[in-house]
Amino acid sequence: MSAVMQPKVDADRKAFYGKIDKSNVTPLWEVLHGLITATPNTPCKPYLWKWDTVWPWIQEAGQLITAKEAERRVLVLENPGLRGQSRITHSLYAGLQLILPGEVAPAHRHSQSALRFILQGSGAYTAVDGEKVTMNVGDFVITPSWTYHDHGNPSKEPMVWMDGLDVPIVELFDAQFLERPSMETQHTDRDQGYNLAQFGNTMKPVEYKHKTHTSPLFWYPYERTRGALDAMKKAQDPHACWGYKLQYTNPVTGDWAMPTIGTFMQMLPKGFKGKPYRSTDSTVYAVVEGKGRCSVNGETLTFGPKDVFVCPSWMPYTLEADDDAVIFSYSDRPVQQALDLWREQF
Ligand code: 1HN
Repeated sequence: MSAVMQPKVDADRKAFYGKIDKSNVTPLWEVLHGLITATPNTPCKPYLWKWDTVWPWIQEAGQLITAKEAERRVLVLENPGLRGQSRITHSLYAGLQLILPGEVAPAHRHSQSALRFILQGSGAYTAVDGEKVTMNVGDFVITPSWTYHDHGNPSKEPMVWMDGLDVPIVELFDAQFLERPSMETQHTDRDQGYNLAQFGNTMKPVEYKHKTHTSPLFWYPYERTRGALDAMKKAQDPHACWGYKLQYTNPVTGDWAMPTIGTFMQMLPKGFKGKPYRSTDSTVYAVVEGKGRCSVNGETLTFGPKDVFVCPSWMPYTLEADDDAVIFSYSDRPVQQALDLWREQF
């Protein structure tokens, strides 16, 4: 087409777009290259939240509002590339929840699945489906989709944990439901530790039949996870990228512990300098012990205990540790794998 014709063509196209736009119709060719990209084009950015920065704000929030008034007193960790959307990655939510001595967070249930990863304190509990779990630093606790849960802190110290939820995934499917029972806290009649006794000892009750995709075990105490990593470290060399890494599993099926969120704990041995790694599941890391660095996209995130950081989809990153570092992480890997989308490269 000659250059002289181009303005006429442009004007005709514009007029055409304007005409069809009124009926909610639009040309694919104007957006195709943005829709279908050669590699992931995530709005998620690498970022690190330092505990020393957020802890004073968590305490301040404790003076401004009660857990009861807030329903959940949480500071949301919003990815800088996703501000205003209550998400830490494109598909997952994260927040830091504070519960002060004597407080309760009232019962409710929702379609969203939640994980708690304990950062500070001990002695507060979460009640899941009629059973209490008293939580300690490094414990991983699951609140499965549509199970009643309330929290309380009968201890003398403030307790803080990270909440990880699949809120954006459930929102994508418009499948949200929420219910608040008339009772503020659940009646809990089973002994503490019953769930771990039933499902946390490589056995299960003979009559047990699983009905959902979530692990029937909902408490994974840190002591056991840490012990497993220690044993691995004694027995073998670390992986070149991720050191020693375990994934939490559903003990009955051997599958992921949660259907929408993959959860992991890894140890980077003292002096570890990892090789670059990338995968399509943007990953949220929470440090339990040790100090080190994550280098991603030209940025160095220097981490220590209780810090939280994010590595976005498909950006190569390396992990280094100055002393033995133990790091929890979670991502949407189970969903991507179920849909044949997940890729990794190293
Ligand atoms: C929720 O139910 C909790 O139960 C925490 O502690 C954070 C964020 C979004 C939606 C529901 C909780 C939440 C949440």
